[in-house]
Amino acid sequence: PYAPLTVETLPQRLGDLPALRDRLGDAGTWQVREVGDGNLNLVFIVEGEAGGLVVKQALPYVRLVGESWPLPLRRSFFEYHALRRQDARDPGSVPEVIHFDEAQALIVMEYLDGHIILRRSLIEGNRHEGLGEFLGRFCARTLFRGSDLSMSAADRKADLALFAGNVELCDITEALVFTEPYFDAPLNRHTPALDPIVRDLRADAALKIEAQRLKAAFATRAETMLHGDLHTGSVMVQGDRARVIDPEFAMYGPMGFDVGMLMANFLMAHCAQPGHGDRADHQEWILSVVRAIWTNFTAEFTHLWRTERTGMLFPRTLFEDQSQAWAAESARERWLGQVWRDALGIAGLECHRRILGLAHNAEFERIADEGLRAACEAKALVLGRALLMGQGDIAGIEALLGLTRSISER
Ligand code: SR1
Ligand code: MG
Repeated sequence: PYAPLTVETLPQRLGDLPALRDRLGDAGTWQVREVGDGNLNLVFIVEGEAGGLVVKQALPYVRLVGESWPLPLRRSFFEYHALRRQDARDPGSVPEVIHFDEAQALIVMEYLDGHIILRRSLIEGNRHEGLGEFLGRFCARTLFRGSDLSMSAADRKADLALFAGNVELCDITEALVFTEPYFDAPLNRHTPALDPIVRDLRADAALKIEAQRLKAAFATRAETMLHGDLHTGSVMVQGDRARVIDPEFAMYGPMGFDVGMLMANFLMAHCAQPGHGDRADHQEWILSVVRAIWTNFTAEFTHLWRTERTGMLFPRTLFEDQSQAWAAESARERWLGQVWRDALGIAGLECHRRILGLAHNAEFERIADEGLRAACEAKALVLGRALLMGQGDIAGIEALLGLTRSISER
């Protein structure tokens, strides 16, 4: 039966697995630390005489809240399958999986020695060469190759059915991202000085209609396998190296969901910088990453569209006639236009839920001066509203960056 691991029991419970012994050496030499600081799971770093590994185990409840909020262990199964697909679709972008135990809800993976969580690195004021390029390509490759543009109908329908089982995590997203920020839900919290602006947001019917329209798109527009929780806490970095982790929220949904959530977390990091010192240069660098994410996403998506489009949508034979070559390009532009608008809307929601909902971001939480924190958070809330209401009007990436600057410099 399932039992959560502890620092003490891990060597004895996993010590006989050949895959672990090969990588770590004899279990008697293993040093084990529990380092999980996320909202849901146990994470152990195990170091032996021959190397290190990470052991991630799901708990039967939400760690952030406690046993009063049960959560199925099978999220580990979806994370494992998502990691395999992401590695196939963008090789080397995620940690290598060494071992999976479904009954124990446990994944053993490569230890990314020296890497830290990107969110922490942004707070520390570090820069990472090539980060936006890596993340933009990751989004393009995983989102394109997990969609009907690339997969056969049969393969995609099978994956759609598989990930449709990730019900409870989808439900968390539907509640926490799309709904709860906009009313006084029991587990919500926010910095008290934000009360007036929170009241305004919650009284804004047009805003809530947009949020619910996007929720319907998320729940029904099954375009591709999403990472499902692609924020700066789901990326590990060391220098110019990066990996994406933690796809336990994987499900089928609109491409703009991952892209928008990712960009939003950089926009929030931008808004939070004044809370961590004199950071004007770093703020601009963070915006340059947002630009690189979008431009590399569209460039790689375009490349894949032109060279790899083998799925059931827009088959190349449909536009074989050179006089119709424009049609495929026109369809691609329309597709990317939809991703852009969805991404803006999702980015707006993400800015709101990380400040008003249950799950907050460290870049704001770590600003000890409450007045300064509220000022940074207020900018992100205003930006979030502008993104949600401006999905059809923000013409491109430079317009988004200009809008962000104009709000954050107020
Ligand atoms: C109850 S889980 C709260 C949040 O943590 C995860 O990282 C997801 O972002 C989720 O919305
Ligand atoms: Mg996570």
